[in-house]
Amino acid sequence: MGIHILRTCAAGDFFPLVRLWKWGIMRKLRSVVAVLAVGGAMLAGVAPASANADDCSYKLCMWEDDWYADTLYAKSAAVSGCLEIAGWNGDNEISSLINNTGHTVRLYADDGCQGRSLPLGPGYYPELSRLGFNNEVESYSFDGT
Ligand SMILES: [Ca+2]
Ligand SMILES: [Ca+2]
Ligand SMILES: [Ca+2]
Repeated sequence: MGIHILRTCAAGDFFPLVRLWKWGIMRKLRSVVAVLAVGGAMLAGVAPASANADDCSYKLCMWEDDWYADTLYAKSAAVSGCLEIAGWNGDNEISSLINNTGHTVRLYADDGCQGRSLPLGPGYYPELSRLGFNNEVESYSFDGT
């Protein structure tokens, strides 16, 4: 009984302090979470995607991985003729591309603009696997050049 009363009194004095302390912690946590959220958003896509897109204005850009990640193996304006992706640097490795040229790009599964082809109009193609063309491109050309 004595202990019970003691505990009640102590708790009565203590809880507001605890609440204040918790509130302070929560406030700190919330600002940390906010900072993390902003940082995470920058890391998770906004900054890289837009940076890549900016770098790729008026060009065709092709990356090794999905979602414009890893090595940028090819970057070209819409020029005429058959364009080669280098044998040891990009052939059969392209997984995503951005076409900002205003022209349709024609991807070819073999060198010299030979073999299976896939025409892609201007736009964003984060996963060429969805189009059955992952790690396939070896050369490319632009329509209307
Ligand atoms: Ca790849
Ligand atoms: Ca190929
Ligand atoms: Ca090639």
